[in-house]
Amino acid sequence: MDSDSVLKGTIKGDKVMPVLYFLPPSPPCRAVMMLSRMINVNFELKPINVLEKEQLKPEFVEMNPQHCVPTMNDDGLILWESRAIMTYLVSEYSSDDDSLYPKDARTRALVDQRLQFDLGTLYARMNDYFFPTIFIGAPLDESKKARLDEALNWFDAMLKDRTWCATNNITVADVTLLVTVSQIEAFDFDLKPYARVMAWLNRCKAALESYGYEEINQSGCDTLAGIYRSKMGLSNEL
Ligand SMILES: N[C@@H](CCC(=O)N[C@@H](CS)C(=O)NCC(=O)O)C(=O)O
Repeated sequence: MDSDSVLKGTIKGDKVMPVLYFLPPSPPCRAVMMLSRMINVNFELKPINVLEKEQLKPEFVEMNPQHCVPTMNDDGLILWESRAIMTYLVSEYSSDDDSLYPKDARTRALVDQRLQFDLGTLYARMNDYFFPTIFIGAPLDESKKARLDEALNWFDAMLKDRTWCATNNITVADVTLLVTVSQIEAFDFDLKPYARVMAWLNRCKAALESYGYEEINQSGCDTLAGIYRSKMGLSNEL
């Protein structure tokens, strides 16, 4: 990564292609990558190896003081937080179709609520339960499992009488929540008590099959689950 390309995207013809700094197995990066396939946005991809602490290089920290991936640079607009990147991409690039991030205020409010439920609750609790094991080999904490179960129960209730999590069609909220729930599933967490969540999960997987679900998301789920299993001393046979 050179400092010049941190500050500017690469010019392709008369267009500046948005740059995405990413790490393939990172869940928030996977959500952005799948969404970009859905709306045909091509990124100039710049891998940042967080495990090697590349995100702490001064030029990256200068661009994003929070030094996290995904980070996007769209012609000088520097954005991080995957859900903010996703809603921006739909608003900026998704031509006349507003179904992925509806323009109607009341409908959009529900999508925003689900996005924030994922950021602040479901993804946060999944992260809190599993990631200390992945990163430092810490033992699992039953109280954190209970908090994750509680959040899954809430999500199951939100899905009552719904095909998709917020509106009558798939939205950015389904994409980000899909990444979270599929990762929870890959960690062998018991989702059977959450019948609506399981049905919704299968619907989302099918809907995203042609947008790189296996290549982008499932492979990342499996990579993190493999690290988790080896830290737990479990077999890595899938
Ligand atoms: N809420 C953020 C989370 C971003 C995040 O935590 N990214 C991790 C990788 S999954 C990261 O960059 N960690 C390295 C660091 O924070 O220094 C999002 O959705 O984009």
